[in-house]
Amino acid sequence: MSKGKWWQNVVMYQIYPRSFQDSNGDGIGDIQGIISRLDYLQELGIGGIWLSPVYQSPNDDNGYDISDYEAIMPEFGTMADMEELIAEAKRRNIRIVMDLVVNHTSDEHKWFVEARQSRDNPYHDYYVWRDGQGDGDVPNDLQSTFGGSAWTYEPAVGQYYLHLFSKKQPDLNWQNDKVRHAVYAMMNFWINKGIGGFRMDVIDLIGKEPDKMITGNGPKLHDYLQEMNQATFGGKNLMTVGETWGATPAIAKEYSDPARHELSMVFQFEHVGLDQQPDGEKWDLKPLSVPALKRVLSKWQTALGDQGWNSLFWNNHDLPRIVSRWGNDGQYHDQSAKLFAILLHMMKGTPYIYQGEEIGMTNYPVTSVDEINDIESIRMYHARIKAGYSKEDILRSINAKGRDNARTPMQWDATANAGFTTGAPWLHVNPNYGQYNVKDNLADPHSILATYQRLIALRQANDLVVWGDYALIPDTADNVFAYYRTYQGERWLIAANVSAETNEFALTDAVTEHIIGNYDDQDIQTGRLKLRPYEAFVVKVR
Ligand code: TEU
Ligand code: CA
Repeated sequence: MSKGKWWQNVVMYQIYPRSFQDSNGDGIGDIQGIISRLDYLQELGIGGIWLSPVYQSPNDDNGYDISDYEAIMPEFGTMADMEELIAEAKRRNIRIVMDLVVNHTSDEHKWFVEARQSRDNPYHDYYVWRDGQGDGDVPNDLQSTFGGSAWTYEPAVGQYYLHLFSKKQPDLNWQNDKVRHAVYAMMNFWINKGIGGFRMDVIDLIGKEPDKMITGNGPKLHDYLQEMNQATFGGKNLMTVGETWGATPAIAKEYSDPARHELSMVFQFEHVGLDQQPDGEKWDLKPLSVPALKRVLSKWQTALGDQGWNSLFWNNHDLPRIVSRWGNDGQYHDQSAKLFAILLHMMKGTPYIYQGEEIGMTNYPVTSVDEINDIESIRMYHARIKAGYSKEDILRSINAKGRDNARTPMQWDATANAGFTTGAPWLHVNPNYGQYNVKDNLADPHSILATYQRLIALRQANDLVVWGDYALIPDTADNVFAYYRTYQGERWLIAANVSAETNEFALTDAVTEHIIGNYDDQDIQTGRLKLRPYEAFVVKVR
């Protein structure tokens, strides 16, 4: 690690605890399960774990509805388990980045239990309350991300409270300094336990001005983040990554320009929206255009330059599996999984691997609404049935985009339930675990996992991968995504055929070394190349 911050030099790994590893046979992943897999993660080479929420929660939204920020969900373990995880990870040079969900709490959080008692309760102003308009009508048209109005009436106070997600996730009132300082105290509680930083859930919503219908990117957002930085993680060598669906490159620079003392980086979602209809929701499907993907990712690579920092990801617990989404989970499964790994991990920024991505885990198609666990999909299903959509149509959308796709249990080996649990798993295990699992990947030097391992090692050993300039190679075939990374006189060329068809690529530079590829017999030379389905490679050139 020659220069920069630790989080600029590592690859991060996201764990969705419920689905990672069960240690006691209750069918639910837990903290001891994670500890038992730390050696595996060390072998993979990651430098940090983003841990999805492990706090006490009634699980209306699988832990993103927190009822006590300073207690661990009993299903997941105890605070002692959590401390052990932090310490055991540290011994392996892995830092634990906690999920910070402070746009909202659970309605079962003690603050909200108090707040909903009466208007003069000391906690009342911790949340966002408004009068209805006239008789029995909501304050305004703000909608919940999970469908329906964002306002719910509370008879005890005679007012509506705001919830941009489910009605069991009331929004905190960030305009109240008591709220802000209570959040900062809680963050310091965790910082004092030795964590590596925070991933901040929908952080771009905290500056909302509901009366003006402003939710994302409100006027005070950056003031709050600067205040938070000062009051908590600033100057402590921690990493912070904001989840910001509404960020443009200019906004991302505001968050991540070190001179502004806000966050390390943000998750930017522009590429994630490329396969949906322009005016629709994510459920309104459209095929991916590879030229659009090239344009968007290249824009982010160059726009953040030296004044900010990119996160790099295809997957998380809210998104479908990349190999099923934009790759090919049939004939070219392994090639396409490796292609997406190579394409992303050779870019500039901090890469994130979502559990199971490193073995090419796929979407899991459901045939009925009864098989769905996720609140978002279930609510959309019923809303669209009401709106007159056909069942088939809705299930097609859910199978393409639903969040459960990413949440099926981790596939460790070919034994019952993929080695995830000895009991009954909380969510169906993908039946392809005999074919795609960690054990087989570890035993095969040509596996997808081996590709991830090698990509991480390349980043560790080469400053070019971390710091090199990025330049798209223009005028290639539509489905060929090719770029250069250049650093201190050295240049690497990355090329990827994002397609099940053969495509030509004109390699004009002199090749001096083959670095990595996804076909075993690659012999890359200067000239007109025929790239095979999903073929990708990295070469050093002159
Ligand atoms: O996600 C933010 C969010 O807006 C998602 O609901 C997103 O729109 C959707 O999943 C993709 O279609 C964060 C968390 O990552 C998510 O799991 C939570 O449900 C949500 O916040 C509320 O905390
Ligand atoms: Ca368990």
